Amino acid sequence: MSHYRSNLTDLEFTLFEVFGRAEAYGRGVFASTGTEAARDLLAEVERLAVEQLADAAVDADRTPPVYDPESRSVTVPDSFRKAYRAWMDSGWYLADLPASLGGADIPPSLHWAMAELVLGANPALYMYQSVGGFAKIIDRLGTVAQRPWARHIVERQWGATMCLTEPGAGSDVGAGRTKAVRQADGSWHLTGVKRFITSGEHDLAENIVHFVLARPEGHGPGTKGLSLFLVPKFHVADWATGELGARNGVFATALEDKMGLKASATCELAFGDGTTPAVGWLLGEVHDGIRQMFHIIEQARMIIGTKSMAALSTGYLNALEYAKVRTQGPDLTGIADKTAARVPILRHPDVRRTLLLQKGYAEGLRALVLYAATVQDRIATADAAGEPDEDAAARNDLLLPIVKGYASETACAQLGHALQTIGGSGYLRDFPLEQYIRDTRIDTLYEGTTAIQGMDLFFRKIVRDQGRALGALLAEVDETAADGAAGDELAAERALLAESSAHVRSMAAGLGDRLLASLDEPTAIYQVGRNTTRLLMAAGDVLVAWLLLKQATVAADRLAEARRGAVRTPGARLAFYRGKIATARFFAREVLPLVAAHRSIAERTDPVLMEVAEDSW
Ligand code: ST9
Repeated sequence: MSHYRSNLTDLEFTLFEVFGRAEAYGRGVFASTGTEAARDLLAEVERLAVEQLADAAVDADRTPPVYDPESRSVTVPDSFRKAYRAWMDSGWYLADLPASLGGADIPPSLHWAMAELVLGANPALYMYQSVGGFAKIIDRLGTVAQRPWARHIVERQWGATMCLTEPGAGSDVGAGRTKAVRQADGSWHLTGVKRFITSGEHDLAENIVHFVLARPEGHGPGTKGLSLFLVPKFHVADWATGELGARNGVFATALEDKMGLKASATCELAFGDGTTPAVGWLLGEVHDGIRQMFHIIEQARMIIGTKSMAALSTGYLNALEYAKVRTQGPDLTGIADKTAARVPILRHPDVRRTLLLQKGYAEGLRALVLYAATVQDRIATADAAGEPDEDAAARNDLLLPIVKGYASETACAQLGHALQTIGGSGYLRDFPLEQYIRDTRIDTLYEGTTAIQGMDLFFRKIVRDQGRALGALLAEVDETAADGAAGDELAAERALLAESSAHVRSMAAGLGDRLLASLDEPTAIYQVGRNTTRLLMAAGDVLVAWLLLKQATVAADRLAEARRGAVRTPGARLAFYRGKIATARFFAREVLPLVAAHRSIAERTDPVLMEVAEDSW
């Protein structure tokens, strides 16, 4: 049996019963994907993920890809290659592409639901296969002459990478020094070194297209001086067929020896080795690199949030399985009786506490990812009608740093609880938790650290937007909080939600005041900078509690229908609904009071932190 425990029941409940996707699918821009087709797709992808993708993730952790310095190539293990082939042959990697690129144009919400299943089973495989998104970018932003790149990426399954980071430019992408010089034929020669390049070199595809940020000669400093170039591993001899020509001058110079996610080939790449130039082509023939790259970054941040959530979900389900069968100690009520029967550890209150937290975060994060995805459904629908939905776009922008930053931080913390549930055995390789923890730890780091997400949330998504998107979202949270009818069994939780939503609003306003104060007293901005991650985490807790409460409200309605005899509901389904209510109640009572503490800490922030002299540390 593979390590991967999927949760299709919760995925479908969230998509269809909570977010009403049955009303969206099969209509308008999503006409080609009906609800039944969507359910079939998820079932099929789940089967593939469990049966054909998951084992290779473990195998490639034990026997990772190998770098050969002679040929400067990377070879992935056979088991991984087999899994990758199975996935690519299934054709699902194309599902979200437009028909013009051979795709099925499935709704974003279905795409992210499907992504969870692959990311949970084999996260590195998902990274390698993300080529369709890159093709979409060329299709959208490239010149007509560049469109064949997109076609070949899709049809010939070429790999693709995003190249931002350099040895001296990590979070600060604008410090990048890779240089681009224009050639007489319209191409560019790039020189420089890029680091930490995911899927930078491998033998899963005949060609790899690198999307590279470089600074054209004479261009200004910072991110705005960067342009985006397409740099293929192999030149293309015949654009009509995609037949490959000579090797281009981009070479892997190292394969990073990482803590986890070892199956993913993270490479250092050298552009131009002194003999072979690294020839690139300016995307869209416009110098707008950082804005273009952010289309990719936004997608990748959503991938990382989904990856973290998927890892936590399978981690929790593995821990739960163990807790049901592992017998240790008596029930606490019989603690004085040394002859009392030993019980499964699921009977112990503290084990239950951490397991229900894991369940709350895993299912709440799934709801958060899928909620952001339904906002993307709105964007796609509006775009197709030629009437862009600016409110939906602003909400998606607001949610992305929370999906990426909050999901990765909480998943890492909760996976620690999952390992703890399994006890000393969890520390062994016999259980997948130790690998989940290693594979997930990177999620708080790459694609913009949590600190970067916190700053993005506050400075760009709240201040720059003058708090509109945040205000509108919290107004919806408040509606749910005020929603309970008389005798509502979730009344106490709704009250907690309303209080916490007000705390987040206040925190954001308080940080805004300090930002204003920094116009007169520049160091006041430090008080903001040390609290943006706090705001991110507090907002995440409120959104998760909100979505869990929405789920619980649906579950309570279903249970009431069953009680009235309006529908016949199987026992397992009734138990599922009861679990939803218990989770929402527990999460609200256990986690939401901490939001008040976040607010209080933020309000009491003083300058001491920044005043500690270096020799006093
Ligand atoms: C990495 C790889 O870590 C990890 C692997 C991931 C998995 C790979 C899988 C591949 C999947 C790909 C799929 C592709 C699909 C695509 C298809 C979709 C159709 N939002 O604030 P300023 C822009 S890679 C949007 O002054 P600084 C904006 O244009 C390494 N745009 O920033 C802005 O101009 P303006 C990851 C944004 O101070 C301009 O940038 N590395 C946003 O110059 C300048 O903004 C990182 O993630 C945004 N949120 O630079 C870097 N923010 O203001 C982390 C900025 O006029 N560092 N722009 O609009 C940062 O993010 C920094 O904050 C910084 C700061 C670099 C942006």
